[in-house]
Amino acid sequence: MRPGFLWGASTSAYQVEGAWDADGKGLSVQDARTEFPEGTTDFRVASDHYHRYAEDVALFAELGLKAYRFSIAWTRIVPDGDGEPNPAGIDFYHRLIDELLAHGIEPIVTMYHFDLPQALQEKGGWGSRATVDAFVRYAGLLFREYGSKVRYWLTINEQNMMILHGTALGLVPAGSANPQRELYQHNHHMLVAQARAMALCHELLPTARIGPAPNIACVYPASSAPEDVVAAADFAAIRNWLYLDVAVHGRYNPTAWAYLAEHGLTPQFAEGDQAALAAARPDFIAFNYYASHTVAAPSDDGDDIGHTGDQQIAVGESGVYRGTKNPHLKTNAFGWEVDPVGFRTTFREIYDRYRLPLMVTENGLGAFDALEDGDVVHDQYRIEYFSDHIREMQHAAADGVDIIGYCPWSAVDLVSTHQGVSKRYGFVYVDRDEFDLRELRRIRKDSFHWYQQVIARNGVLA
Ligand code: BGP
Repeated sequence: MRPGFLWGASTSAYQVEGAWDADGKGLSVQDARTEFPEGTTDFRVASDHYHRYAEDVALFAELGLKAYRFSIAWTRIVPDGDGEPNPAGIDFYHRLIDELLAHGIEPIVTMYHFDLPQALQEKGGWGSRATVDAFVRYAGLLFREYGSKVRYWLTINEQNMMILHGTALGLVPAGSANPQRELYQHNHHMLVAQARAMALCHELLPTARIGPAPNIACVYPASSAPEDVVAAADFAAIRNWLYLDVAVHGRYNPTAWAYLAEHGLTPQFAEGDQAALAAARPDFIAFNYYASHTVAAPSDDGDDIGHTGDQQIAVGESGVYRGTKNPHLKTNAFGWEVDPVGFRTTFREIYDRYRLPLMVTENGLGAFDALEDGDVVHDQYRIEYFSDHIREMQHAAADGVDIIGYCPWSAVDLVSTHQGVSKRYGFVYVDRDEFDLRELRRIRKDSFHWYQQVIARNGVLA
């Protein structure tokens, strides 16, 4: 890759830090959750990165990371989301950032990754305009506090997944008659909050770079039937382009807007929203990519929810599109379709539309890794996954796409959004299981040694 390419790795605060109530931290919607899928744990200890960050950063340095993408827990900085800042929480991220910089690792900061302060949620969450103001104040605090040390900022992680899978990812409108309509109003508020935060970043930190971080993936039609092609374009507009068109151009995608209007889901604009959206522009686009999606035209009987799924499986929406399996792709242990060539296509589609530099902020393989005698983890399947995706990223670069960084998920093992600790992603194994914390020892997986070589050779694959 080009000189200065940001070979990195990612985490998010609530999934890795633990210390859920330490040093004045407030509760987030993730901490307040009481129900978890059977057999899976909560996020209270996670990988205990809060207490072991120095050991973790030393491992990142040994891995050779040029960048580390992590999120700041809003509730450490402002425990109730909108009141007094918490000096101990602010200090934690100073220490983490300083540790990264001391090892020559560029910090890439996500401002909000699924962990809205519970106190704001209780006052209406993203349904309330007050949350928009609270986010912009929080953003200003981050820019003033860390702006001299942090160059790359990400606004909101996977806003599109929060809207499309709101119940799983901590954005649940309570007792609403029309939850989908409420979600799109929440979505609009987040888009305005993001735009105002980007504008503020440019005002306060003229040399910083800020961008959105949605999950973007190419959408294939199930066949060459023209109706399937339209359904795929509709799903791409609803899933992908709605978010990036607003972030980059300050306007809703027309196909997505038509879908919203037809289903009675259009959000209310308040005075100033239009101007706020139009005034902001990202410096780059970050995106997460795990799987592509394949959809067919909706069926005549309106039964288009073909199967259940999580954020990486297109489930369908009655009368709009039907999620289907792609017969050309293999799936991982969790049913996600593995599609490295789709990664190349996704790069090209985003770059063709927006002509902004691209950064990958997540890409990876969840698996049931086994710690074997002698402290080894043979995760050859992950090495293959990453090799295939990095190769296709290089093809995309050769196709002319401007790519500035690659931060796979995840730097160390952490708690999955859905499947607890057992579904692992890290280059570093964390020795705990769902309910037995053991010693949380860190163990380098085979993929650690492999990625170390890839970075050392600037992407040349063995
Ligand atoms: C993305 C999220 C991450 C991460 C990843 C893997 O949607 O941004 O937080 O968890 O997916 O998902 P999961 O943990 O459900 O396997």
